[in-house]
Amino acid sequence: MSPRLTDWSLAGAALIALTTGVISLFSGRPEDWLIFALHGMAGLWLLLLLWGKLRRVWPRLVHLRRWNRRTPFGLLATLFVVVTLGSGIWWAAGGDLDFAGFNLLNWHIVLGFVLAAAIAVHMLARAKRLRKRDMLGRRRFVQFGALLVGGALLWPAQQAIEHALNLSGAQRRFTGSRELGSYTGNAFPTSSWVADQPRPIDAQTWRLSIGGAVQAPRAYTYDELALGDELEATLDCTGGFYSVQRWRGIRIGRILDRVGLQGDARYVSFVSVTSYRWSLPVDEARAALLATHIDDEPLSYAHGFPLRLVAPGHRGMEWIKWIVHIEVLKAPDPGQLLSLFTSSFTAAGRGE
Ligand SMILES: Nc1nc2c(c(=O)[nH]1)N[C@H]1C(S)=C(S)[C@@H](COP(=O)(O)O)O[C@H]1N2
Ligand SMILES: [Mo]
Repeated sequence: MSPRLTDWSLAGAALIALTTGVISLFSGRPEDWLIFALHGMAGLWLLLLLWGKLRRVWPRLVHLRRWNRRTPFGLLATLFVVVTLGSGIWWAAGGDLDFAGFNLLNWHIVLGFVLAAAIAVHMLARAKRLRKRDMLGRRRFVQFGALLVGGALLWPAQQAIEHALNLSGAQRRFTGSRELGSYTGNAFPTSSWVADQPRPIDAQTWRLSIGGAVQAPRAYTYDELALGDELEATLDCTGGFYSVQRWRGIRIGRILDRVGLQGDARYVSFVSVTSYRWSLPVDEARAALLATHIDDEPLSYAHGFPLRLVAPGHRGMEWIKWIVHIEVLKAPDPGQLLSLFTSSFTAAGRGE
């Protein structure tokens, strides 16, 4: 392939990897498996393209005399790509490692964002326009097609090999997560987004308030909520584990019926005492659960006592813990993304 087509294809594959990677952080519905498959394929395309590019620039790398100012950067970038791809592939195959308190998947995510930013800067500074002659021609076409099909086929092949060799990667969920502590009540792992660590909440004085686009705002005590609705659901953390539990509490639809929605209500936002918040479309919120218990035990502090959201099909990140307020909204809430980054710095989030 022409150098320019290779470079633009590299950028394209990186863009697909970035987009699907970001979506995969929020989605956990089995119907969305294609997002995860595309992410894997984009990684393999990158690998094949990189191979082609390295073969081309190899002579310029190995002969010190041919180095110029940019060569060290090029080498560093290559190393970055290899480590990012390697961490993803290694994780998918079932490997893990703990480095500076973060696991392999955490590192893959961080490296992915850094790499995407680096590629964007590089393209802005140095990208050369793609010309007709970079794309036309039967040979080019065949090579490009072979690359696309090859990368796409390598992905299921990798899965098949994992199954055949019985690698631990074969046991993971379609999201890449490993099973941990299912049906063990409060004993399953707990994790917090960044560092949310509020003070323990006293259930006697705690209240859940509901406001926004409702007919009659009101507040509930703990005893009014600990009802017998049950929901078996999978908490799938973007940190790489999942756990299935039988959650108990109250269906959110019941609460919404009690306060009555205004006609133009669209989203339901769940707000933690730490100020971390997330919202669901009304229909999905209705089917979700506000959990007070796992099996017959009240939630432990770390799992969100007294009240946490259980939202099947959404990543664990969205299952707000230590809820104190529900706000019914008429429009989406883009600010919730920011709360991901600020909640751990609020006084309540730090436990003051
Ligand atoms: N308020 C609040 N809710 C939160 C978090 C947090 O940091 N603060 N972490 C989220 C993340 S990233 C996950 S995976 C789940 C973890 O739930 P668990 O600790 O019960 O396993 O809670 C979610 N809810
Ligand atoms: Mo998480």
